[in-house]
Amino acid sequence: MAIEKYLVTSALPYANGDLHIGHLAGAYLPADIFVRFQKLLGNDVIYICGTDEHGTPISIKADQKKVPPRKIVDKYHRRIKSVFAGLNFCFDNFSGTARPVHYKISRQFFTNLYKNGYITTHTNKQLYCPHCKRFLPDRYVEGECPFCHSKEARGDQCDACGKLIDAIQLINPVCITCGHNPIIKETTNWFLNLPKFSDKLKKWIESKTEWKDNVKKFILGWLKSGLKERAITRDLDWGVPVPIENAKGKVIYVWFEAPIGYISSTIEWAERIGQPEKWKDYWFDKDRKLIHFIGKDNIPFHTIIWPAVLMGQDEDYILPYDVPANEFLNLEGRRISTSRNWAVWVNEYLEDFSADPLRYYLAANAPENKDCDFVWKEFQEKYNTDLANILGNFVNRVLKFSDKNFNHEIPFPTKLSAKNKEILEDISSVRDNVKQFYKTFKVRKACKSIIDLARFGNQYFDKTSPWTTIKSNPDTTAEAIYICGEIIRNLAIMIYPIIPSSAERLWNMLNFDKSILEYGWDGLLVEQNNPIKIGKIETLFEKIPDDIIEKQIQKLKGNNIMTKEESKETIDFETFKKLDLRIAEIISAEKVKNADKLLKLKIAVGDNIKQIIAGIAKHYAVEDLIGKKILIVNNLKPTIIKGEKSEAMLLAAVDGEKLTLLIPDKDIPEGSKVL
Ligand code: B3M
Ligand code: ZN
Repeated sequence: MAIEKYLVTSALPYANGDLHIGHLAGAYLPADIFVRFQKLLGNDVIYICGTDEHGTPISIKADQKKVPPRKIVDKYHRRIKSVFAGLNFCFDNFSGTARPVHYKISRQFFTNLYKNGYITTHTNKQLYCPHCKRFLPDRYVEGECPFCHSKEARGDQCDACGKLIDAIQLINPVCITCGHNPIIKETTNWFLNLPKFSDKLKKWIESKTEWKDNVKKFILGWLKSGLKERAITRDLDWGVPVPIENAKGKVIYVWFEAPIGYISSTIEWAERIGQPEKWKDYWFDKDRKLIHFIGKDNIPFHTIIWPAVLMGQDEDYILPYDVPANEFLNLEGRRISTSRNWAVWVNEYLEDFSADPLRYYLAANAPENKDCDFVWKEFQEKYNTDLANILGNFVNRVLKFSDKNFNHEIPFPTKLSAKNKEILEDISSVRDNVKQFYKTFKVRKACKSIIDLARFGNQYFDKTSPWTTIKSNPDTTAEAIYICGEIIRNLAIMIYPIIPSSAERLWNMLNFDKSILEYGWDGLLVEQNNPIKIGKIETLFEKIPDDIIEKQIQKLKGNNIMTKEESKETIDFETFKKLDLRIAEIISAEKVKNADKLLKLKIAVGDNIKQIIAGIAKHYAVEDLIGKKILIVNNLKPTIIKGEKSEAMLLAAVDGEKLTLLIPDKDIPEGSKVL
């Protein structure tokens, strides 16, 4: 069979934070599984990724930490890379978009589009914060979504409905840095003339009949509402400078240049392996299939804007062949949230577990067509049942039995009954199904078929009960064990893309002279026709005990800021100790505009002056508050209330309509700890 050619990418994670399980389930694990499967088939494939190192996610983090963006980027690039290594990801190259090769090619891409008449310039209205004295692109501003009215939309996109937003459409926008409402100010930016690509894009997308329904639905919705010109420059100082003379102080929009990172990472790879021209085999070969694995929030960028950018170049770049975007993964029934720390962080996971339990659970429970839920108890149950009880147990029984009764070998029988021949055919049709599932990104189904085969193996072993026949009928026993061995040989290869390190351990027990990848999927096409030597038998999967799972659940609960219902639950002492309770002194107070219950207080706490918005206007006059010492929770994440920043919370006792502040009954300096 002819070799197929692939170029596989995963979305470039922003280098502004650690990876959590939601990232993995969306854009990374499915890609790694696909690439490993293609490698098993012996196809020509490379897997390209890197960190996304520009854009407001990075600059905001740098602002918050008061360090240069480069520092943030380097730190998280390192952390992300090491987490991927811990999970056995098989990237051929993992780059970053703040490298010179990326700057160079991004500027070329921009210049080509400009020269080819696809870039326009407009002076338009942008949000500007008079307090911070800067424009507020993308994530520098938040407010209400003009489409679904979620209150937590950002200036570039609303996570609740997935729509892309132009910051100035936000209802009630707020500067995330200082909490003030921005004003509208004019600035000049450069725009990608998407309407010019409209016909070409439509035709191209119509040819993609095989794409996943969720992806097609998303794109068609986009096309229906008509393509508009999109700003591809920003008033920011961190990013790729716009390669046009009168564009000082502007950088290329991160979503314009980030996908170009797939190309710059390929160039870096080619240089690294000493064949600097080789990247062209990947980007200009019409027979190569370019597959972008992404989460669903990245669909419009990869299926509309990015293809347009590629179409507008001088050279004939290949276009995405498929974009198998996944839906979202929730955690214990709630949306994963980094800001509320409602997440399982992969680096923390790796402190307690190896890669494969997570790889397996996320594959078996992949959000392929609808959002799915990660539940710790299910994670344990799924691993213990499918891998330890079913697969591991089957392998263990068969190998131990052969080792003992057939002289450390899985025997090769002298004949095969018709029934057993049928079973071999069944195995081969399971294998064809699994192959088809992998090919079409249906990893859940692949998992299920593989475990079903292992379950069948156990039943077969029970039914033939070799331990009762070994003395009386060694030939039929050898036949049965041979069949079990065939099942195991197939299972090892088939499950390799999902749990590579366990598959390799299993493979090592079988003592073949080729590695799994050398042996390949095709190695399964020939029935085993001699005995298999058994190596040292080890337990493949140790059951995950309850206490480790309990620990994860407790950790998660401790991280999370409680909702109302949960606040009735008890909390442990460790959680309580996390609260930083302090005495603070009120130094000023004023009413909040358009909010008759709220007061804006400035308070002194140790060396800090903080602002809090408190619902006490009906109970205290402004002038009575100045100089009062009160009790506060000092370590809450700042939030915005009615457009005003609130950095702590004061404590008060309430009974119906009555409210009183809690005040120390002896004089004590502000800043004192409350224990
Ligand atoms: N960094 C968005 C994200 O992490 C973005 C992906 C870029 S892919 C070119 O969701
Ligand atoms: Zn501001």
